[in-house]
Amino acid sequence: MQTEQKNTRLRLLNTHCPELEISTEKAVLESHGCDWTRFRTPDPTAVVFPRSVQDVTRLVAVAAKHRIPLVPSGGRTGLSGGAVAPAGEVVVSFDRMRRIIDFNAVDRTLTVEPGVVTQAIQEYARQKNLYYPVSFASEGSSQIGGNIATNAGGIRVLRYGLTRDQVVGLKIVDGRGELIECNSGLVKNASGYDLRHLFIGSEGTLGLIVEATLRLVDPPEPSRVMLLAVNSLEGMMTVFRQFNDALTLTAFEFLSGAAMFFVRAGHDLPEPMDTEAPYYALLEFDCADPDLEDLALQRFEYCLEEGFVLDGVISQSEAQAADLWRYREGISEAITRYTPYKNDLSVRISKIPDYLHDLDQLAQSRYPEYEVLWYGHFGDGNLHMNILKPEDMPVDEFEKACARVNPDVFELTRAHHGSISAEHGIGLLKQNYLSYTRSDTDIERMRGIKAVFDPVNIMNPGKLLG
Ligand code: 2HG
Ligand code: ZN
Repeated sequence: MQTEQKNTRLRLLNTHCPELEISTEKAVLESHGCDWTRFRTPDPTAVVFPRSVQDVTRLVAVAAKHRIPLVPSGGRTGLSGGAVAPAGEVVVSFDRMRRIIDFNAVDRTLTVEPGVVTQAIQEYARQKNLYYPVSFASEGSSQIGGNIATNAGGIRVLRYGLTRDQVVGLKIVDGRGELIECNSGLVKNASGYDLRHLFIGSEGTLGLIVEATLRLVDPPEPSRVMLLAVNSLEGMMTVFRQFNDALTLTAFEFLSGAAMFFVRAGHDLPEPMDTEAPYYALLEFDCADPDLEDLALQRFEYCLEEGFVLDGVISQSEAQAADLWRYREGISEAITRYTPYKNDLSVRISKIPDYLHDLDQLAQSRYPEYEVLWYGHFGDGNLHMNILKPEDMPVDEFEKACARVNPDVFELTRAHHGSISAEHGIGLLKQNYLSYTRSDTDIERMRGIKAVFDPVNIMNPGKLLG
């Protein structure tokens, strides 16, 4: 973007928001102008750091009046470019809004500012002998505002649901600079459209989240983790049924043999067991009494005898459970060095084997020269497809080559009644494909909703709806 236009934006901010912390330092622009996506170059005008709701409302009013595009920025761990500022936008960082505002022991709710890190919420809940159940690999740096804006999922969705299911109150500053209060922490509220759910998963395109009230739940039971070597995807489905029918699962994840190879290489992890397999299941279940462990072992024996499972290990301590989780949670980080091209897909759980078979065949025929890894949240129908970039290939060329196959991947997803994004969002990278699994009328309705809350299109423009 032209320096002159950036200077005008900066001048306006300095004049009308004199108290706002504004940075134009190169390192800050680079770090805060992008997320974990590796396929876009950041070019923001400035990064601003509001400290209060009042700072945000003033900023948005100025931005709306002068048509200054804003990009909300949390922990920047997103993988679809939702927090990238490629075109002179002003990045709104919530790094200075990290207060825990209120804990209510009767209501079992926690009210927080948007910049509170997910892990800090989990830890706070634990101190109160309660539990915030949304969990994923990047929870140590992701912020709750971003989690809500993207409706973050993670590893315990099959038991506790998504971020959406934990939010009982929201305060938003919409694109007109107005403060909107949604639901006020109520459990029941049958008084019309629940606007809260429009903002959850809206990827910052309707407004900025300035406060959230989260429900906390009972602390989890003691649990066990099993890592199983599985013979096939059909075998994986049988294993899932066997364990899900008998036990209370808190997670059921999977990874392909290739994903196992790369996570072990990336983190220098030992072989988890003697047998190698095309797939591995990582499952976690409530295990408060020894009978439940016996039950799990019976199901394991059955799957072993029938040939679905080839080998397996079970944790006997929390430390062992954490070690087993590394084989699944460490994958994304381990493959970052290969600039992976990612697709985050979902289908109904019962359709995973058929869908993945078709997808795998497609990948083998259309990406024969690339390493394709599969892993994800089998228990909620979410697959992560990662294509690794050959070392000597330029990033642009690789992105284009991968994207050429997207129409076929998404056509297949549509045929299986799935979604082109399960939990990573549409952001900047997937917007051209939205129509594969959302109808044209849906997209039109979404544009209509955006126009209500953000009539001059300053809220994360160019994301989600393009
Ligand atoms: C995970 O489940 C994250 O590990 C990242 O959602 C997925 O790397 C990915 O594609
Ligand atoms: Zn995931």
